Amino acid sequence: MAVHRNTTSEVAFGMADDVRYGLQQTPKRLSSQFFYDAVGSHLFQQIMHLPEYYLTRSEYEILDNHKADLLRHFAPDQQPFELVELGAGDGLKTKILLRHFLDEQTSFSYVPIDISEDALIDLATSLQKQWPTLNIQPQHDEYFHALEWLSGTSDKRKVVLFLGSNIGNFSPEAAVGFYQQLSDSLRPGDLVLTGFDLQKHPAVILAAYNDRQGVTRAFNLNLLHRLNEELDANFNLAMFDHYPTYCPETGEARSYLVSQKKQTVHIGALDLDVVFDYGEVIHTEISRKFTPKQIQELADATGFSVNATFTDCKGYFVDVIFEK
Ligand code: AVJ
Repeated sequence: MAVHRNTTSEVAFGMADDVRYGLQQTPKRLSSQFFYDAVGSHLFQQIMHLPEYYLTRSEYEILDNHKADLLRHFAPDQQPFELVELGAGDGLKTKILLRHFLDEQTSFSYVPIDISEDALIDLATSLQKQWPTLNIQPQHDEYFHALEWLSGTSDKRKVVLFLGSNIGNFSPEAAVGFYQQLSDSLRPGDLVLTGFDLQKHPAVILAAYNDRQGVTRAFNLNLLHRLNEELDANFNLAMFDHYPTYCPETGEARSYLVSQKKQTVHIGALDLDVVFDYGEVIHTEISRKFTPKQIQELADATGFSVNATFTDCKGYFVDVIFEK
């Protein structure tokens, strides 16, 4: 089974331009999509097992408890469908669904789409080994390009999985734009299952992005390591701090890297010097937390209806089915 690569534009091609632009903004910023090189993908897999990172466990519980309900929604008529997953990662949670669907002799193909080619190849290889009969069509691509591709494929019913609170990385405007685009590329009856992290006690949320073992710190700093490796930069990682925040008014968890001194970093591939003041930040990530009302409004604004909502026993997280 071959990994399909986006041919119209190289996925990481935009990194140099993006970094040049972001580091010349005020405040400086780097896009969270660049976290996921091989090292970053591996660190994220460790994050998902951290005691403080409740998101993965909550969603795992939801999918495990409701896999039968989900299948009834996905294939009410037992017709074959295409299960498209955006940002598949290591697929541990998705395996709960795949196993159940295969046990129930469901006819479907699985199309995982990810910007990390390493993660995608690992996933596809492990799935094919575990279930030789599973029809897998991996796509190495960015979400937005993948959506264009999506609208041009087969006429089977589509079920799009967007799990793990990946939606949290979008600004409110970008989320609406994304679901609008998703809505435009789907047909009536197609479904989207999204994992949303809910607003809750701020301390619980902040701890999820500031774990005691320092894995999230390493994940954030790896961005600079990646610029050193791939763009010939000379960031001294010991001179930057990991600094996460959570604002309960906006529901935004944000991650920053903070310069521990006045320093100049050279980025060879960009022929660029970047000056940091003492205490100056680089904004690296938004992880937005939702209210049920905001989820309903997102559906309303983009031509979807909310079909079903499933939550975990703590009420920390929801998986919501939108129908086009
Ligand atoms: C993969 C985007 C859902 O925002 O919680 C984890 C990434 N960043 N710890 C998140 C992440 C820091 C994660 N998402």
